[in-house]
Amino acid sequence: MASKLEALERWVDEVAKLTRPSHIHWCDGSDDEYQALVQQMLQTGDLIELNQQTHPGCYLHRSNHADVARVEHLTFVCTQTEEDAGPNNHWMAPNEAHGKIDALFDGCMQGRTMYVIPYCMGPIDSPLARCGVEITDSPYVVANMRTMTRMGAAAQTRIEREGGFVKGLHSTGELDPERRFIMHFPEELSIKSYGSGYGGNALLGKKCHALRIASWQARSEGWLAEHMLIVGIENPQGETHYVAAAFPSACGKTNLAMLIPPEGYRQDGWKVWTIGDDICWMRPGSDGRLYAINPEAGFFGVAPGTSAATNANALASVSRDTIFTNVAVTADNQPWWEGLPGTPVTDWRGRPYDPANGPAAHPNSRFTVSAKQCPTWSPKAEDAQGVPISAIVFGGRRPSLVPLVLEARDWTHGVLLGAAMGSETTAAATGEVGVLRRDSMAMKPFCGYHYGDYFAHWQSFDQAGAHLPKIFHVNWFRKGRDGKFLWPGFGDNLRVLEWMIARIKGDAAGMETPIGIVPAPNELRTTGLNLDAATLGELLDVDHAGWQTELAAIGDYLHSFGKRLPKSLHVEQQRVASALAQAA
Ligand code: GTP
Ligand code: SPV
Ligand code: MN
Repeated sequence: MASKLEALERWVDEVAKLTRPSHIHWCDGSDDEYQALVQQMLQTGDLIELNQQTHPGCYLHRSNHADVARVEHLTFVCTQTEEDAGPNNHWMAPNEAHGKIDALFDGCMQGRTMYVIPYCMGPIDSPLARCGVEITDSPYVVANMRTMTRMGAAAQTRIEREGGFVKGLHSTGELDPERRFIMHFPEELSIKSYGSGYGGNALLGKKCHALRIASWQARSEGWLAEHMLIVGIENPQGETHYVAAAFPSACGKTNLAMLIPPEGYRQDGWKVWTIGDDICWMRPGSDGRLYAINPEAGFFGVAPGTSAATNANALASVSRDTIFTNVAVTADNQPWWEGLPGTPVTDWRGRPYDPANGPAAHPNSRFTVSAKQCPTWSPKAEDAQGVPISAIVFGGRRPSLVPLVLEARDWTHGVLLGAAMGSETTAAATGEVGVLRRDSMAMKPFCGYHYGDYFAHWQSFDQAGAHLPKIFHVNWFRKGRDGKFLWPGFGDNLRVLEWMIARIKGDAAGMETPIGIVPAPNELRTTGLNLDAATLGELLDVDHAGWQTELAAIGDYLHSFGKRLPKSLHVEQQRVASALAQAA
C-alpha cells in the first residue's frame, strides 16, 4: 500500500525544485532539535541571549524594522470567484496569485535550509483538531511554531493516518515590503507567504490556517473557527462556566484569558482557568451545546502593557523559555517594555534608547511562550472533546457610546451585535492606529470568505435542539471627558463576567433597553472598587440619539454585503432601530 505520506513527500519535492534549498530538514519537534536551532540562531544573530540568571531560556529576536506587524493590504483570499472572497477581503484570481508569488519563490532558498514542519492545530487526539505542514526557510519560524503548535513527529503520524493536511509555504525572502504577499487558497487548502518573517504573516498555523483556511472549512463542515479566547470561570460553588470572547487584535483577549480575580473574589473562592488566548474552534455536541478547543499550544502575546498589576499570570509565564520579539532591553540584559518597572537602555531596533525615537519596545512587540507555563493553564485545554461554552462575548475599543456590558435578547440579536462590532485599529497591523472601523466578530482580517455567508453560517446554528450560549457585548475602553478609561478593566472585568454568569443561571433580572439587556441597579458588584455612582451610570448609559445614528450606520454596513447577507439580520437591525425610535 502506498504511504499516505506520499502526497506530502511529492509536495516537498515540488517546493524544493522551485525554491532550490541546499538542505532539507524534517522537523521532529524534539528538545534537541530546538536547542540546536537556538544555538544556530545565536550565531547568526537571529536570536540574542537575554539575562539567563533572571530569564533562563529566554531570547530576543529583532525583526526587520519594516516588518513588525500583519500586513492586511498585502493579504489575499484567492478563490475562483471574487464574490466568494467577499468585500471584506482583498482578492486575486488563483492563477494570477500563484504566478505572482511563485515568481518570488523561484530559487529563493538557494544556500539556505528548507524546514518541513508538520503540525497539529488542537490536541493531537482530538476529532476537532486539524493538521498542516509549513515549509519555511526561517529558523525563527520553526522555533515559534514549536511553541505555538503541536509540532513534529506526532503530527506527522496523524497526517500519515489521515492523508489530508493544509499546505503552507513560507519564505522570508528579502523582507522587502514591495516583494511581500500573504496568499490564501481556501479551495486548495493552501497558503503561500513571502517576504515577511513576522508573527501572523509567517507562523502559518495561526491566522492563515487556524482562521482564514479553517473558517472556510468550518463553514462547509458545520463548525466555527473564531478569533476568540476561551476562559473558564469557577465560582465559589465549584461550578466552571467557559466563556469564549472575540475582541479585535490588541484589544484584551490574552488579558481576559488569564485574569486574576479582584481580592474579594479571590477570598470568596473564585478561580480562573485559561484554555486559549486567541483562537477558538467550536462545534455543536450531541447535547446541542457548543464545545470548543484552543487549536494553539502557546501564546504569541502583546508585550507592552503586560505588568504585575495588569497581567501577573502572563508575566510569570514569560520568566523562562520565552522568545521575545522587538522588545527593549535593560542595562542588565533583561527584556523590557512600556508598563514594566526599570529603565530601558536599548530600544527594539537595537539603538541606545532615546525617547525622541518613540517607545522603547515596539507597540506590537510580542512574547512567544508555551501555554503550559501559564499558572492558570487548565488541564481541560488538552480535552479532545473540548469544553462546553456558556457565553459568547463580543467587544472592541469604543471610546464612547457603547456601554460596559450588554446582553443580546436571543441568538439573532447576538449575531447582530457581533456583526455590528466596531473597534479602534491597533499596532497589531500596519497602518494608522486609533481609527474606528467595523470588525465583525473581530474577524475582519481573518474571515476566509464572504462576510454575508459568514453571518448566514452563524445564523445556521440556531436550530431546534440547539442549546446555544448566551451572547454578550462588552466595552472595557470607554473614556471620560479627561480622556482616561472609565472602567478599571483587567482583573475587575471578572465583575462583568460574574453578572453574565448570574444571567445564565437566572440569578440576575437585568434591565431591558432598546439595544439589549444591561445590569439592573446594584446587579454589578462594585465593592472594593473606586468607582463613583456617576461613573458607573455613564458606563451603563444608553444614549438613545447616539444609538439611532449608530443603528443607521450599522444598516448601511450590513447593506454592503448585498444579497449574501441573511435577511434575518436586516430584520433584526430594523427591529432595534424601531425600538430606539419608539423610546425616543
Ligand atoms: P492579539 O494578540 O493581537 O490578538 O491581542 P489581544 O486581544 O490578546 O490583546 P491583549 O490582551 O494582549 O491586550 C492588548 C493591550 O490592551 C495590552 O496593552 C493590554 O494591557 C491592554 N488591555 C487589555 N485588557 C484591558 C482592559 O481591560 N482595560 C484596558 N484599559 N486595557 C486593556
Ligand atoms: C493578532 O494580530 O490578532 C495576533 C498577532 O494575534 S498575529 O499572530 O501577528 O496575527
Ligand atoms: Mn489575535
